Amino acid sequence: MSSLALFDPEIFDLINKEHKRQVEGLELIASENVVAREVMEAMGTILTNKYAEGYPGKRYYGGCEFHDAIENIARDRLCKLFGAEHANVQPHSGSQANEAVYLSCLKPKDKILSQSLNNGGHLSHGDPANMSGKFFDVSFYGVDYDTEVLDYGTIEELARKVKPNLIVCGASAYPREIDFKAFAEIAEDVGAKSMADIAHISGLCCAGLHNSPVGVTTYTTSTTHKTLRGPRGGVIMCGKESANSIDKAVFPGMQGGPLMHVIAAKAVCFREALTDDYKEYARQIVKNSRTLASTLEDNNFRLVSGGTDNHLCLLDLSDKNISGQRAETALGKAGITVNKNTIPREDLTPFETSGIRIGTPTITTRGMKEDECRQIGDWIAKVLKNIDNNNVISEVKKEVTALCLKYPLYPEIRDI
Ligand code: DSN
Repeated sequence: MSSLALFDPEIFDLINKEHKRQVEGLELIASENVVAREVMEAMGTILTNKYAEGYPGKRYYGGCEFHDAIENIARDRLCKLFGAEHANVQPHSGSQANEAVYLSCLKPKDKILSQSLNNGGHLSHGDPANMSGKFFDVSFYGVDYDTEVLDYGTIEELARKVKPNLIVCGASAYPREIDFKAFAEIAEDVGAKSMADIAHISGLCCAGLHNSPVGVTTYTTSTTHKTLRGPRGGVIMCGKESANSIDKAVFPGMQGGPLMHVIAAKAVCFREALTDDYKEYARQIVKNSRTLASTLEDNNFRLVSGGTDNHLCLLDLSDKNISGQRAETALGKAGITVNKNTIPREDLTPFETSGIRIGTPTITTRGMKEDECRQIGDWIAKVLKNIDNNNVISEVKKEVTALCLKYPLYPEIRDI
């Protein structure tokens, strides 16, 4: 970093401050992770200098022979990881991967049926504020309000009524296992295509800890930076019959030049995800999530759906008279980063919310296990029960920092 420090001290200083924040704090944002040093290394290379519009063997620029090899490796590794027939590794993000699927199989005003944002879905699944909600005719399913889990019978009834062209499943804030086969069957029954967005759980799917939609739904999309622990970006997987239309939708349909430094980093991430160590990591994410969730329950907090099967839990704070926004701020002061989140039957705005989402991918990467998760659950409870007591919050922050310093982000890089 020395030349950056000399050339642009302002940016260098801010990167260092963020480094210190990450090192000293507990990152419990369910969609974040800490990438391997090798993944970062691939991203910071001369691959960023090159245009490579097109696909391996069919580019619109000369000099792409090494880019072709890199992209082929990334595609092959992703196919191997998930048992996919075809992979596109060019989407710059999960939202762009989703939009490329829509472009490949829908016309403007076609019908989408998807999980609503308030019930754990994602903006790019047809929310009115998103392009997908403006260009398509979107209907939403939610969770059953008694059980707070998906009820496939009700979703099937809705699908028969709506007759969608595409059923979207997969969520951003749903703590339970999703039955992708049930979605694929409902879609087939009503003559729709199906898309599973596994951005949050892709690391769990490839490690065999969650059923995988690859080869079950028509399309599978994912980000690469959440449980999968790669660079920020997106991917699409599908059967051979959809390969051509998906590739055309990504380029030239949605995007121009692929980010080849990121595609190289994706390839490194897929190599890592194919290892037994990674599978063990994924197992620990779920163990940690369950431990954190049960510790919060032991502290008399209510969990949406009563628990978790995956990397996250949703805490309902409505009976505590604390908004998600207030909880996020107080925990932030204690060095514990979470995000406010809507819960089923939400009464408050998405900016305020009645809940918080808590995830374990990052702390698991740092090496924390069940004991640390019990401690973290107790700290969260202590802060929320003493939300106006700055002395208590400061005490917790000191303990949080001490724990974090025992689990460095990158032991070989000078922290702070
Ligand atoms: N914003 C991501 C999340 O936090 O779930 C999804 O794109």
